[in-house]
Amino acid sequence: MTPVEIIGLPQSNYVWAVRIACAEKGAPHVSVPAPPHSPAVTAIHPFGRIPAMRHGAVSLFESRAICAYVDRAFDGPALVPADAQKAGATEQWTSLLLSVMEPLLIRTYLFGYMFPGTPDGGPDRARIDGALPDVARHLALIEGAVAHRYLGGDAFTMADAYLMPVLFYLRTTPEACRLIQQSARLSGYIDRQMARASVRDTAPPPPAA
Ligand SMILES: N[C@@H](CCC(=O)N[C@@H](CS)C(=O)NCC(=O)O)C(=O)O
Repeated sequence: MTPVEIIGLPQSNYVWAVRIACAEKGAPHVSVPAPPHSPAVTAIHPFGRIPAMRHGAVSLFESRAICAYVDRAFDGPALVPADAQKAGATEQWTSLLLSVMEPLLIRTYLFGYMFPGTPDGGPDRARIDGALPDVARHLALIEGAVAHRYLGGDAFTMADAYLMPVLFYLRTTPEACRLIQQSARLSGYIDRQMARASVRDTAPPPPAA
C-alpha cells in the first residue's frame, strides 16, 4: 500500500501529532524530514509550514486537514468519535489547543528557551516569566480535562495526538516540568501516552549532542 508521506521535521509538535494520528489509524506512513520553507514543503503548503502530506495523488497542508484525511482514508479507530457529544468534545479541545494553548505554551513559553533570540543565546527571561501565569493556568485546565484518562473523553482521540507533543516539550523546561510533577494526574497522563505505541514509535530523535 502506498505510504502516507508526512513532510516536515519530526521535532515539530505539529508533525509529531499527525504522525501519531497515522500510527493510531494503522496507516503506513513515512517521515520526510524537510524543514519549513524547503522546496518539499513549499510545493504543498502556500506558506511553507510543516507538516505537509502526500499520499499517492493526494497532497494536503495544515495538520488538522491531514488528520481529517487520515481518519477517513484508513480503517483504524476513529480519531474523532462518531458519537456527537464525544466528537464535539474532541473538536473543542483540538480547537482550543491549536488556537490558544499551543501558541502560548510552545511559541511563547517554550521558544523562550529554545529560540530565545537573546544576544548571548540565553533564555529570554522576560518572555518566559511573562508567560508563566498563563502556563500555570493552561496546565491546570488540561489537568482537569484529562480526568477521564484522555483529553476531554474516555478514549484516545485527535485531541490527545495534539496535546501529547506539547506536554512532552513542556516537560523539558524547569517551571512547566515542576508544575507537571506536582500533578499526579498530568504526570500519569504523560507517562501513559509515552508508553503508547503510536506516541513512542513516532517520538522525535533526541537533539544531536
Ligand atoms: N496551522 C499549522 C501550523 C504549523 C506550524 O506552524 N508549523 C511550524 C513548525 S512547528 C512552522 O512550519 N513554522 C514555520 C513558519 O511559521 O514559517 C498546522 O496546524 O499545520
